[in-house]
Amino acid sequence: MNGAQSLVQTLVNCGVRVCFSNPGTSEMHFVAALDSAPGMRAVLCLFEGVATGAADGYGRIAGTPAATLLHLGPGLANGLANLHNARRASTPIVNVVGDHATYHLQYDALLTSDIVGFARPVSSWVHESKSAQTVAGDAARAVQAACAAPGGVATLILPADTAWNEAERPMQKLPELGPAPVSAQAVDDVAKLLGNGKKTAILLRGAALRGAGLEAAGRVQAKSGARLLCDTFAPHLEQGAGRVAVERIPYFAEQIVAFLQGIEQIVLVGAKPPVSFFAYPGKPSWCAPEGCRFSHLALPHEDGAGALAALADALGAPPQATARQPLALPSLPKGALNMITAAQVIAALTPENVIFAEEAATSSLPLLAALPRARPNTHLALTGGSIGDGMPMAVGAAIAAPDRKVICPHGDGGAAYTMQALWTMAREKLDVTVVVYANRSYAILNVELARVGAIGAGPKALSMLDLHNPEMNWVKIAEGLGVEASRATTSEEFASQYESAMKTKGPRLIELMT
Ligand SMILES: Cc1ncc(C[n+]2csc(CCOP(=O)(O)OP(=O)(O)O)c2C)c(N)n1
Repeated sequence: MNGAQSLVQTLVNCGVRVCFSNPGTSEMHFVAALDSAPGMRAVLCLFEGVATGAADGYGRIAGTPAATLLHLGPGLANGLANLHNARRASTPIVNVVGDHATYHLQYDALLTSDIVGFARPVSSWVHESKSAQTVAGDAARAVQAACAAPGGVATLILPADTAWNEAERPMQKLPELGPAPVSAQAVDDVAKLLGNGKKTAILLRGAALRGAGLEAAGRVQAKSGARLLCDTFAPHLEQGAGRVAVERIPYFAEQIVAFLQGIEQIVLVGAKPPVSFFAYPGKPSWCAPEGCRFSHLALPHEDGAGALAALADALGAPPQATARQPLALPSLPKGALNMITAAQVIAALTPENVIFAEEAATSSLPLLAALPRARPNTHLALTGGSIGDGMPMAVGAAIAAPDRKVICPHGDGGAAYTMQALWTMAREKLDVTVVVYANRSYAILNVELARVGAIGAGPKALSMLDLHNPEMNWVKIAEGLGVEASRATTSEEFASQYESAMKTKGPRLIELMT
């Protein structure tokens, strides 16, 4: 076998089942090797930001890494923004980047670049293979590194000759690294804190926001009365009727300050202290009340879910959470279509167990308020603030969970970054409904323009935030990329189109004229 075949078979042996790729000449042997391993699904993406965002969505849902296959430094650079989002979400990804053959690098041919330099800031692990005979071992180490708690981007750079030269054999999976158990001392310390009578919030992230972790958090709340919080852009949250309710921290600094007012201590479970997204003149960056004490129950690489269960036991909490979200579906709206009526339609008509790969920006507010009281659902947010991850994440989530419908509410501005994702949805026949809020604006930036105190903005400045000239036609864009699409101008039209999308499988796009 050659190095490329040893790579693909090793990835399969280590549990990697899909490769989101956009290859070039230096990766041709890796492409050829895809057929040598039946366990590997190969998904072509027309832009590297789609490949890396798809790997982000896949890893968040599957909990195991997808691989990417990117073309040297420039291909990686095109995918960096969504690797940044993935890093912020602690998503496991095996990020495979081809390079020139080792002996070719000395000539500084056109595509030569500092791949390690590009990769380093978004990667928890970076390695360049030097020989075909080490590729399999390096691949097994890359999977181990990607999965090491809390998860990260492991970048494996493979020169072309490591692909075509002879290798020995594929490798098997290496032992998993983490999450590390939380010490009894840490559990004890937090149990004492929760008994000190102070107003407490518990800020949850990672495994603490789903399944057994969320249930354990609900038990702790039942006994202690502490508020349960999650970050504004939590990577993965299970919410909806029947689930333990978690309050999402709001976006703007002064809203966070008001939201946290009166809290005397915050227990962190895999999370960091809440800060504002941006700095604004005269407004706080650090948003916790003065004197608020922070304690860690679990660091991000530790077993937050297990620690919450141990904490619940230590407190003598009831065996199950006592407070759960009730089902409270809005009635279907009539007339004008706007972000509020759109949220009502989505909350009312979405079946249970869907995944929201959501990047609706300003339009997300009413949706985020409605979904916790809708049927049970999973929410994936834009963790790194780098827009253009929503549709790619939807691709990856749909491949990770083929039995679950994926809904992708998206701002039109962000959607324009990675619209090529629609083509992959069509080609792979993915069960994704994209809802584009066509407000023809970078609406959030119009708000931010005023908030940062930028003065003197005239027509030229405002035109930088406006998407009317020319207007993107999302129905034509989607149809041009192979996805069935329709446009809704009233609440009734949206409800009927959305209902039909919920009843059928396959990719759909609905353009909302909001
Ligand atoms: C990669 C990247 N480039 C630029 C920005 C700055 N930015 C933040 S929001 C935004 C516009 C979002 O527009 P849209 O998706 O239509 O949502 P809306 O604000 O209209 O609700 C831009 C350009 C960013 N966050 N990330």
